[in-house]
Amino acid sequence: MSTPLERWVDESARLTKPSKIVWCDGSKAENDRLADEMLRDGTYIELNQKTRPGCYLHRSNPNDVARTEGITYICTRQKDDAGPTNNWMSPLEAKEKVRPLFDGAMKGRTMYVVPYILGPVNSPFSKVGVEITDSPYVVASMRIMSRMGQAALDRLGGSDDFVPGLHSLGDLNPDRRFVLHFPEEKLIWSVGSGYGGNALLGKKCFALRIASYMAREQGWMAEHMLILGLEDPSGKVTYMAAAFPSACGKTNLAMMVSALENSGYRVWTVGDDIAWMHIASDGSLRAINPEAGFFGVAPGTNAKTNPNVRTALQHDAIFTNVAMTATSREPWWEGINGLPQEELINWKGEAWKPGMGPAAHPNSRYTVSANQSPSISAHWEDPEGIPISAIIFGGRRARVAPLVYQSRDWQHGVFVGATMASETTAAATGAVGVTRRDPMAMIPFCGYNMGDYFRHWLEMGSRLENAPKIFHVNWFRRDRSGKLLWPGYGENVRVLKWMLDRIEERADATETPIGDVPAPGSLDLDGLAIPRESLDELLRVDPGDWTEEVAATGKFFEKFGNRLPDEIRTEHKALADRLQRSSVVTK
Ligand code: OXD
Ligand code: MN
Repeated sequence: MSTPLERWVDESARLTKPSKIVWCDGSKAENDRLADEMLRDGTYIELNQKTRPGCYLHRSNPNDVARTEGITYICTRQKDDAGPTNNWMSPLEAKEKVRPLFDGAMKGRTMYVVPYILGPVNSPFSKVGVEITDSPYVVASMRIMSRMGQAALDRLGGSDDFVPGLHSLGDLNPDRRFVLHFPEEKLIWSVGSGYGGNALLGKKCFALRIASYMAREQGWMAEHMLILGLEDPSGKVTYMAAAFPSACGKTNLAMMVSALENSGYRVWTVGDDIAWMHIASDGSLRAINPEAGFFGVAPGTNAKTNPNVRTALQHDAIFTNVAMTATSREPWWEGINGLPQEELINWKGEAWKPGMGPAAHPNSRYTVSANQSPSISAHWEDPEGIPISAIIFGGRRARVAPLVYQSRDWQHGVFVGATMASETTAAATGAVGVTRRDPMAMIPFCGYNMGDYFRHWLEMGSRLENAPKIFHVNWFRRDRSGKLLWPGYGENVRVLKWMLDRIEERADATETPIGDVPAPGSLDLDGLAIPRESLDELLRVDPGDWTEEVAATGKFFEKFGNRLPDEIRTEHKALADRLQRSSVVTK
């Protein structure tokens, strides 16, 4: 008797017609074998094995370097269930359109069966997925990003409780590229792309799009959030989860070396991109990181912005679309540490000269195991997860949003998350630097109607006995000349410390129409030379800007029609009223 997994593998092989099928066990020997094959056929380029053992460079097709939201679909039976922020096709139409692209797609290629666990191996909250792919780069990446191989097969046994994901590189033609999600049957199809967010199906496709749908059905949350622990001088660790849109510094924040380390404040990493959160029996919210590695943006990463990842990247890492120094074969990217001492080969494999544009692609990436970071928390694999005391929303905004503010309560916090906006980055194809609405940083990742998603957040709050406090941050506010006002990176710990002090009821706040900002003197600025005017500007809530913001969010909410919860409308109206009254009172 064959198992459900074997039957699906057979069916997929009949469709894609590979010359060989390999079941992956996740072992080092298997990974070494794949690396040798990829070095031979040029999928991998060897980096300096003396200074960086086990590190390789992969150059993707230049037309395939970022997530492609335009061809990413949520295929529910009813269009309204996908909602106004997702592309939609009916499951029938989607399969009819895309099945021919899989037909014979693996001819002459190897089909890899990649079983994986999202979450710690022994956690009751973890889930099994199986990806079928014809890309050995995907296999090697999945081995870093998830608990891949035998452990997943052992957990699955003969059960049908897994999310199948069928992936083929196809012919890498953007016109024949599709990333399809069938949340009602918990199935993923991806064809025509080898880029991480489109092709590592455990990441955005399962851990966010399919998982967010499951989470609503089952009463938990799958969020685009980092998880960190802030240790105080007594050694107590308080955990926080933070949602920022792609390429807005989640990895750097989660792995931060604190500027207040000498005063006893330290940051520990639990996860850098995705959080699965459940209500525990004591009514608290507990989170696990479904991933096992980091798929981080390389440009801008250096000894100041993320010293921990520099250490992590010394061995066993995959670099994608970075540049390489020609003689010493070291990975290189803009913002790494000034200009290199030697010739560079750019991300396309060409000899690079200044004036040719960036040597590394702006969305070039590193893939590395989380446990290679010196900042990894001792509790990052706790099966029950860690308790979350704060939820942080944030975006990249040159104006409008202050450095930090605290929501009035959970319902207002959900509204703050629902009104998030950020300037777009290179993590997805399309224009960069355009402000777009991105509620909870989930616009590209919510597997269902976001009106229902806001309702789910509200319902979760009503079930939480000890709900986390909700904050909003903006590290990216600029002065009139366009200069960033806040130094960011390790200094961001000062804002986290203020949050901790608010949770512990030690810090004062000034009430504003949008929420509570730090009262004068409550933000620890010891040892940081920041002009008084910069601080005032960073915390300023401009009634004119916010009145425009209220109009923009009102327009955005109209899209959801009657799927928008009344509570969100109530909060929207209350903010408009407070702005009109606009008096500032110190608590
Ligand atoms: C990512 C993204 O890669 O959000 O994490 O695009
Ligand atoms: Mn992300």
